[in-house]
Amino acid sequence: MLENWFSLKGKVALVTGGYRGLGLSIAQALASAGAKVYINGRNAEGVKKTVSELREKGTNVEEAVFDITDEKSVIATIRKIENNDCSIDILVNNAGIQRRSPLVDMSVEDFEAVIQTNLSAAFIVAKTVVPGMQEKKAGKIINICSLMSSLARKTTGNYAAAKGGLEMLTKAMTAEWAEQNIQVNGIAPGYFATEMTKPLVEDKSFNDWICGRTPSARWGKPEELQALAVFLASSGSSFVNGQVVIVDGGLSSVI
Ligand code: GCO
Repeated sequence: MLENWFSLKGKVALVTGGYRGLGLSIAQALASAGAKVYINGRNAEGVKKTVSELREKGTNVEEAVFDITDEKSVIATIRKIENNDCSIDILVNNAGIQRRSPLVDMSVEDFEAVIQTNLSAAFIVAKTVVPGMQEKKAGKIINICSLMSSLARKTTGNYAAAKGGLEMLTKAMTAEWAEQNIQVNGIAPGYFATEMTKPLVEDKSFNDWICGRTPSARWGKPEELQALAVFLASSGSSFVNGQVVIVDGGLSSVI
């Protein structure tokens, strides 16, 4: 009984930015629960390398190289997956970039690039994938929000604005798609040690601050998001909708 709730056997998933970092960890989790996972990235070489490494371990993955901010490229790739395979059952909007700078020094280009990749792209990909879910009257969308969907810090104004918007977009998607048995939820990671946060981990004063400020007194590990991702992608969460689950070692709960 229990394993049935969390089984993703026969499901097809798409993880944007799934070839590294938290996206790769989530992609591996969905595959280990039985899904066939399309690994997206704009970087063809990076996607190819990750897919071949995963396949060597027997993981059921495919490449999905496209620019999530380019609607034409999104539509072309998703339609190709639907024609060659089947419509997407599980969408993880994970891809995200950081361009840290004090707002007053931040270029409009850097502001808009983060909004485009971290927020607008989630809309573009979901809008393209959802008709297939509506046809099947079933679907799962997991938006990778952030602790910064609700808390800000200096130099990440573009990122916080995008992730705050993604939290509300999660609720807006729920409002429109829940009645068609499509569950839309978010995962809001706190501070996890990944490529994107490497400069922060290596900055002794920042690292000391995080370990002091976080009740768990450490950075999160990408694998610590895996069980929640499988839960939100599975029938075990069939009545969970519009929720954003913060995974931050307690940071946002304790001052
Ligand atoms: C930063 C970090 C954060 C983390 C994470 C926190 O510059 O403070 O990059 O944004 O990546 O998103 O929730």
